[in-house]
Amino acid sequence: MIHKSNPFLWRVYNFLLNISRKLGFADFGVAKAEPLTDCIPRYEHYISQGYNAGMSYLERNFDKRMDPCKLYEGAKSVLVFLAPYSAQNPENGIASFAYGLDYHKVLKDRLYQFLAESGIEGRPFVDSAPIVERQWAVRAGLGLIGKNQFLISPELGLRTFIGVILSTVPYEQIDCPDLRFKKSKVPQDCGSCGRCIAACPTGALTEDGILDARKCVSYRTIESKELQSGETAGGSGFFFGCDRCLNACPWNNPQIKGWPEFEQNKGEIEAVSKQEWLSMSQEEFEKRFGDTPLSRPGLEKLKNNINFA
Ligand code: B12
Ligand code: SF4
Ligand code: SF4
Repeated sequence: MIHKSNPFLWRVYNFLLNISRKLGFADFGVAKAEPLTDCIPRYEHYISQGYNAGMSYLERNFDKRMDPCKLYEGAKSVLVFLAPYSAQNPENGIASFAYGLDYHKVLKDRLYQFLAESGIEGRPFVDSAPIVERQWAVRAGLGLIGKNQFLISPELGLRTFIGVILSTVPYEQIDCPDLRFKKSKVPQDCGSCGRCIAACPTGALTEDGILDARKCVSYRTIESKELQSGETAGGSGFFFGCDRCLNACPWNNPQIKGWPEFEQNKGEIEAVSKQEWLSMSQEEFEKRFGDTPLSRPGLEKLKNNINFA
């Protein structure tokens, strides 16, 4: 038994786990930093089919994306953190992840705090770097990937943001029976269910089990640089992001409490009528929603989305 021959191994994992909990993370896991060999065919297929739509950055840095050691020299372990956002979405047009502060900054600040408190060497990443975050979350034992492409945590559900730290601490120094037990408990897949596929308003969840961003309402209303045509929301009523395949999933857990930062604007956002969005000035938009994810597409695109939703 590893823990008897080297009790230190238990302590490193539990020490890090405790700091992650203290900082409010709802789950934490660790994987060995190594090439994502089993991910390559799927990723290549995704790009070759054009499923990445206009997000050409997903075609770049392939080597780094498939191998964290090429992204951060000396990386030996991948620490993965889940931050819950639980605002339930009455499907009134705006996806629930946008009801508070932009998660990139909130999460990154917290990951820097983790580095400071744990004293380990590493670099935090949230979204912006060539890292296949959901795949790392699976490898770290935090959940499975559903047919809707979400990282699904059996305990927390689907409303979680993922944060990653690439660290120089050898995985072997963190690996322990607790971590292995955690990994062994995660279900492999979602079986014969297909509710998310049926719920998707635009058929964006493809037969080959991948998401075609060209059809995804979330892509069309947030990321796409084009001002949209009538196909934007597939009649879903969403004009910023989309929660249909999330809400349809039986793993969705409405009991989970999200970080307050992620729902601090909920009431205010819900109170704005479509008419008010359409007549809002740029100045007012920036003042009220400049630090929320709504600022990513900007007011002009938001208004255009509303006109076509
Ligand atoms: C680009 C992007 C998007 C694009 C494209 C999404 C896509 N599926 O490709 C768009 C704009 C559509 C989007 C939408 C959303 N996104 Co987004 N997005 C990203 C980003 C920046 C990159 C994702 C990526 O690399 N895509 C390329 C594809 C090929 O990679 P992938 O989907 O991860 O799939 C890989 C593996 O996971 C694996 N895999 C996938 N499916 C399966 C299935 C099986 C069985 C197996 C074995 C493997 C496997 O294979 C692929 C690699 O080869 C990530 C952050 C990051 N750096 O990872 C956030 C991220 C995935 N998004 C996130 C969120 C919250 C959303 C939205 C919910 C926002 C909203 N409400 O509108 C929606 C959800 C839509 C959905 N159903 O996935 C979260 C997801 C959190 C979670 N718990 O899953 C992330 C991780 C950001 C974060 N840091 O929290 N997103
Ligand atoms: S986010 Fe909406 S449009 Fe995109 S795959 Fe899910 S249900 Fe379909
Ligand atoms: S709705 Fe069903 S098929 Fe889709 S992700 Fe959830 S469990 Fe899997």
